[in-house]
Amino acid sequence: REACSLIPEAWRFDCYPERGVVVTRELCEARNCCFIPASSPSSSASHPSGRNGIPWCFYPEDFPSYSLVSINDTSLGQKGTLVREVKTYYPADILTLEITDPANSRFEVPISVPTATKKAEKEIYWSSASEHTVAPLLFADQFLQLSSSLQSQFIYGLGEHRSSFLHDVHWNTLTMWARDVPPMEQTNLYGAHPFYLAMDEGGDAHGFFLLNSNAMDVVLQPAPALTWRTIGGILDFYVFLGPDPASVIGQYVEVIGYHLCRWGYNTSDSTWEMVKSLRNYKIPQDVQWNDIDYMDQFMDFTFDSKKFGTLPDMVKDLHVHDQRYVMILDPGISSSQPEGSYWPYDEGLKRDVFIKDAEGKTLIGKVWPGLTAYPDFSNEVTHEWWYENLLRFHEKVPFDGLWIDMNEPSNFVDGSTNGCPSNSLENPPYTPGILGGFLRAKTLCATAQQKQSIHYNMHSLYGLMEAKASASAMKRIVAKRPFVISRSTFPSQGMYSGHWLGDNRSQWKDMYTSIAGMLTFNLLGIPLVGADICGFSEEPQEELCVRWTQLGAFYPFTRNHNAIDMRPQDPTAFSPLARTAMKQALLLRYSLFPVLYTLFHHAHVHGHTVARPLMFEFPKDVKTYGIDKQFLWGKSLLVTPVLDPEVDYVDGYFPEGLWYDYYTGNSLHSQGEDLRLHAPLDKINLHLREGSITPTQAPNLTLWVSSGQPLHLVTALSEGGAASGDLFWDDGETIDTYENNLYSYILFSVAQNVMTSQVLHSNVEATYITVETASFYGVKQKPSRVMVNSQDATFTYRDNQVLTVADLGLNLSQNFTISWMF
Ligand code: MIG
Repeated sequence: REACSLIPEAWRFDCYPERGVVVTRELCEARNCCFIPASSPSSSASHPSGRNGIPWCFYPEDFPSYSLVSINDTSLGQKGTLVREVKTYYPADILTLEITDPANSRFEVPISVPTATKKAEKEIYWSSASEHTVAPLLFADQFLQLSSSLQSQFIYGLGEHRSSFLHDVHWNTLTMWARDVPPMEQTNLYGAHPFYLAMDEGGDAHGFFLLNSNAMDVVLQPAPALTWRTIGGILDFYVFLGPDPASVIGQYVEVIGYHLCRWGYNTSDSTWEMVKSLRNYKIPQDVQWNDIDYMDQFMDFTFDSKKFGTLPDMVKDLHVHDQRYVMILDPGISSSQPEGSYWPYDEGLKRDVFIKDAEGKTLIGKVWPGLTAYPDFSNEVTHEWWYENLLRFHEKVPFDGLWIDMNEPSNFVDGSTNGCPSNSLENPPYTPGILGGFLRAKTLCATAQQKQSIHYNMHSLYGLMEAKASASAMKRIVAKRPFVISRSTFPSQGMYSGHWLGDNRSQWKDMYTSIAGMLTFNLLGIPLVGADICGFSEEPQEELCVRWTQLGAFYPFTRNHNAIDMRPQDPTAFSPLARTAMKQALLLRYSLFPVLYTLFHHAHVHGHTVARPLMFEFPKDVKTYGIDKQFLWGKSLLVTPVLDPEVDYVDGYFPEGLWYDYYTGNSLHSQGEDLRLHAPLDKINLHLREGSITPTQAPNLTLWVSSGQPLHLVTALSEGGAASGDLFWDDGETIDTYENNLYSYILFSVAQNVMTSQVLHSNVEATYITVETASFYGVKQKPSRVMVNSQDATFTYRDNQVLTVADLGLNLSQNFTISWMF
């Protein structure tokens, strides 16, 4: 057909995405699609149909689709009816669709989203602004497909994958289905986040969220265009209009929920000796963690009375030293203990909390403890049982937080120990590009039964629901802000937990890709994120571990974690030189704690990012769109880590403007250019953007001590001599301090040689803190006089235009001014 060849290659939408099929002309034309083996070299892709290359079999422009037959006003907005006259080639085509909250009983993701927002944000989006027709809308029982053209090729989000921060739109298929696998390119990983942010050159942005938890492919192609291809649920989508990228994320987070976060620092493997040795070297540590080896035969809610006999004492000792303890929990509950000997399983059976197989018997899989049953966290009864288990264990070991692992959920056998039935749920007409090729690969049967729906629909929600149960149990047990870190995640998870990026390796490449992972999760509303510092599997070179600790000090969630049988990689395991460099990096983090904490407050209240891509602050500068080797904390602290071996310099991009070296106050003017910075092994480059005021604090070995230390305000003056900044302060652990007015909030600003602190809100904590030092970067000449609250004060002035006023002794809870004159 001549019309087929008129469709440009970039606009060919795959009509035969099935894997493992050699697509012939006959097969393709049986679908009434165009068949043209593509000409360019990228068509020699791994998949015969051209997946990850130009499709050979694609939709013609006149492929039959739905047409809008009616549209009516309702109390919620409008309701449209779409009708398809010609059936497609997938079974159980749904010929009449309603664009609304449908009145039928298809599965919908059971998470609550604010309805007001939902109404406002819901829009019909597949009308394409382009001159080309995009692929038709398909809506069959197990095949739902929606394509749209994109205004630009700058697409971010769509987790969880290992990729660059900016996605490649050149025939790139991203599959989502929670999966336990060490991060690698081109495969589905632990979590599922069907949300993207799109940037237009010029600085405008929009976001798109498909609230759907089924297995899906997202296909990017160079038109540019994007196709959602999911195998169940409904097409419940949201468009966020920004107009700038930060507003898009704020709007998205408003739909998926706000965050409850706090931070933690951790070193590697758990021995009391190591905790002591860190103390001995005066290396900061807040949290000691334990992996599954603390358990008795890997069973949850137990500890090995021989090898971990002193665990309760160790936890007490941590508490005495103002440190915390977090241990791992896996979802699998051992099902093979003698009856009466393992309460979690016996009681779980009694209360009927476990996931069932298709026949209604407890589904049994295999994980670390051997045969296991899986708690069904879609059932409220399970939450209560989980809480009681935690409470009973907490009486023995008073842990402070939870690390929930293996919650994709992971299973060492595919499906169950009895396999899975053979039907269209286990073997759908179309299976997205899932690692292993089957829905049940390394997890439960798709036909497994949960309270709210079949596992086919619920699978990628497992981590979210476990995190919700865990956070609420922690709140009840410790009556403080809960600390939960989860491996599997889904939209709205940020309300309940943070995330670590899974089983990385001790390699330079893994350190680099962790930045994209961290930035992507900040876009996805889970700002408390980090990678295993120094790498999980394999053994890091000393230099890598030093550089990684420097970068890791700027992960919102900072934890060094190591796999079993690997050489220790905590700071005390290395040479004095390396150890000292790591200690410095960690102290630097602790000194910046007021900044980090204030950023988490804004994440909680406004849905802001904490670790932030440069593009968010400089949306008009296209050169920032692809940057994933540098990032910001908030608006103005630029981090430029070394990511390569054997160098003592690093190249970084500086958006146009005035920047100051954090440590010295030396300024540099950038025209929007790459600059080479000095970076010896003991230094991570940090720069302050002009116009900012950064509250820092004298660091100490734990946050508890650190957070009582005096503040040092660092002002980076703009060209015009102005700056501003803020500080949120509370006791660090009480629940809902913001909502209950138990916090302080202080605005700092500088104009016309006067710094003003304005206490907008005050609590008792702020009265314990003093502002001891204020430095001003970019004071053009030496002042003749400096006054603090109208009293003369002593000061120093350096040639690099840095004015410092020390020994201030100002109470943080009271307004003050510092002024200088020439
Ligand atoms: O099958 O608990 O990602 O951090 O150390 C591996 C042992 C199970 C995977 C986690 C990793 C953890 C490990 N776990």
